[in-house]
Amino acid sequence: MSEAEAAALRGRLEAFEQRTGGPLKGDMHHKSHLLFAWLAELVRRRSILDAVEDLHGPELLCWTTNFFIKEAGDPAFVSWHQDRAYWGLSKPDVVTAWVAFTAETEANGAMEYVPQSHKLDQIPHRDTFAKHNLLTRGQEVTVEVDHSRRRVITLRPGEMSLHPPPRWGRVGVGVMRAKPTNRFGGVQQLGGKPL
Ligand SMILES: O=C(O)CCC(=O)C(=O)O
Repeated sequence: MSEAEAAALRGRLEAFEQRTGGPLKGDMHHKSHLLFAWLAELVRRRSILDAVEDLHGPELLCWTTNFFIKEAGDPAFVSWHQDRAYWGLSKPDVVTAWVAFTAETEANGAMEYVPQSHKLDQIPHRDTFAKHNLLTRGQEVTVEVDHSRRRVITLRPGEMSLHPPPRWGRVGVGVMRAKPTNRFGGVQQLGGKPL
């Protein structure tokens, strides 16, 4: 989408935050398309659907949406993780469309990943409950990550990146889509090879 459209969406979010007295709180970051009609429209946007359809075909469900917001000067971070380790879905045929509402740069904490890590087995995770971790339980992998291999996903406002669930990880929203045959099957943590 255009930068102007992204700015308009960010404006909707900020207007809500102003009305309610500050930054979006707690659970409102999750499954937010059920709270905001404008986000429910974004989830159905043709350009997002077409890109996801190329990967998973036309039968799609929206599994969740999550706001990942790092305010200026905020110590917020996202630990290295694989989404599928704790989403508890029966199959890993899920893709996240990460839509940037602001510019994503290395300086403002853009998302990072390790190339080819989506081909790895599931890696053990632990819950840290770290205070500033944007993940609900501060989930992180229990293996050492080789930082020399990391890549940063920089985006202009309105651009999106697509990533499968075994991906690693400033105002942006992740729209997670699954095939309707996918079922919630309880949280699983399986062993895996270290990177
Ligand atoms: O925005 C980030 O830094 C992390 C996003 C993320 O963890 C995800 O899309 O699953």
